[in-house]
Amino acid sequence: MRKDIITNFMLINLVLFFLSCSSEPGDIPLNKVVPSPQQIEYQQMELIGFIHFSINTFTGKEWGHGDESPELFNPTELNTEQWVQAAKDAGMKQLILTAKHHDGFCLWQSKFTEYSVKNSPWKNGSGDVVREFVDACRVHGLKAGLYLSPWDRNHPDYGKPEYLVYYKNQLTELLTEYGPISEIWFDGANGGDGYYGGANEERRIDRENYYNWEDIWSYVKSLQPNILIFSDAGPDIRWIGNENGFAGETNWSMINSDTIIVGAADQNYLNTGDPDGKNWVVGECDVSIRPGWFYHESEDSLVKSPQQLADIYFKSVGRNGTLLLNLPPNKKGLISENDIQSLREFRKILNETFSRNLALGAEIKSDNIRYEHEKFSPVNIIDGDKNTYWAADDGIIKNTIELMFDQSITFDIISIQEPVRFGQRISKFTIECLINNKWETVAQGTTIGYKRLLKTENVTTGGIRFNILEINNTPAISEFGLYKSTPAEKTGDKFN
Ligand code: FUL
Ligand code: CA
Repeated sequence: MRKDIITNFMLINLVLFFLSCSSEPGDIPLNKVVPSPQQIEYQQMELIGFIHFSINTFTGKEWGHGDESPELFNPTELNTEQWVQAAKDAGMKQLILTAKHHDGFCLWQSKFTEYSVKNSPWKNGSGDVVREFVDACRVHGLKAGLYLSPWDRNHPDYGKPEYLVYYKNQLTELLTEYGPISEIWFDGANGGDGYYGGANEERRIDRENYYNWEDIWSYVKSLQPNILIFSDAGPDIRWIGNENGFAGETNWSMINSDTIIVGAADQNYLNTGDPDGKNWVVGECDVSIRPGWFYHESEDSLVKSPQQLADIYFKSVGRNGTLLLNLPPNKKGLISENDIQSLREFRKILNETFSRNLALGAEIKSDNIRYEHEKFSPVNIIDGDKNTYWAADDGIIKNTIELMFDQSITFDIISIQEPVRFGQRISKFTIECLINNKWETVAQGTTIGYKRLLKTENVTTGGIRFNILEINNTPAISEFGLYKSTPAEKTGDKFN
């Protein structure tokens, strides 16, 4: 090699070396199991709504038998924009509509059955609730999801291979004619007695093999690559194992999907997830604002209170899940005033509670800061930006982050978030406070994940220690907050 070339080569290397010293270090190492970008975006929505609306709305049943006349479906003032507005005002970012429930009645003009709105008096048989629903979602900037019950108590072929052709045809209609659908909901309830085209008998299916779920899921993704699929087993979103809206206090976003039989899953496993799970499958907590999933006049006085809804939020979103809250429209085709009132107050409670992070302004330090670099500084956990984070050096297991205050603060809610794009890591932590010059443990927990909310007694303190005690990889925290709940939450008083 010529001498001048060697010198140039060395010079370039020297420049590169200095550049790498001054540039930002990369992110922390990834876990083996991490969410997809769609799953991250999904979980950040936090709050989504369910719309159970069908022939049951008019018969007062929860599960139609499949022989109810389509003529019963006749909402007098149906207004999907009213649904979407109510959901949006409550802070929901997506709505999911029951396009077909177990009774088999279709809310759209399906070419493959007569059991649909096309034989209803509503709009002289030319209406399409699915269309009006997705249109309203789009107008107001909400994502639209659909529920297509695998169980069909109307269809003559249910339980036979022919029904699966029908089922896929319906999926094709819903996923090709209505634009982007963000989530599709596959219910676990399946098989039993029904009308079945007049057979009026009991039909059981082989839950493990009948649907060939893998095949259906890949078909769904071939039609809409960005859609997220919900079922007991995911593959993207899993049922949380109960219909109260409660995730486990320990809740991993990982499970082993292949161990789950849709409709016969271990509910406890779904509730807590699996630290050793191979699949990232976020838990979704479904619950109705009323006792039933469908509207019944007799339940008008049983709408959950704003305080109950706030409690559910803490036990779903605050335990690393999403909250899927059902708002069933009434016979008019509108969400009832009681439900809207409760939703409104619920939103006010959340807004008021989380309006001021009392941790802001604290003097903050950490035992360990990755590379001693500002990219990983603990100040990043109180900057209100979910993308910035504190992290420790690889190999660090236990770490304490300390926040000291000039003036004591009083809080009763702690909020902690992990940057889950790198995976879910923490499995044990405690919170200590400096009270009368002594450090006292005021809260402790296991998993954190996207968000962990903890409630405490009123704590007045000048200092906090957040101790991370067990992890499966380099620990990192994106946000930390201390809040004081609004009096309205405890007393049940209404806002003005
Ligand atoms: C259940 C169904 O049987 C209920 O009717 C409701 O749709 C609920 C969300 O899922 O499995
Ligand atoms: Ca941050």
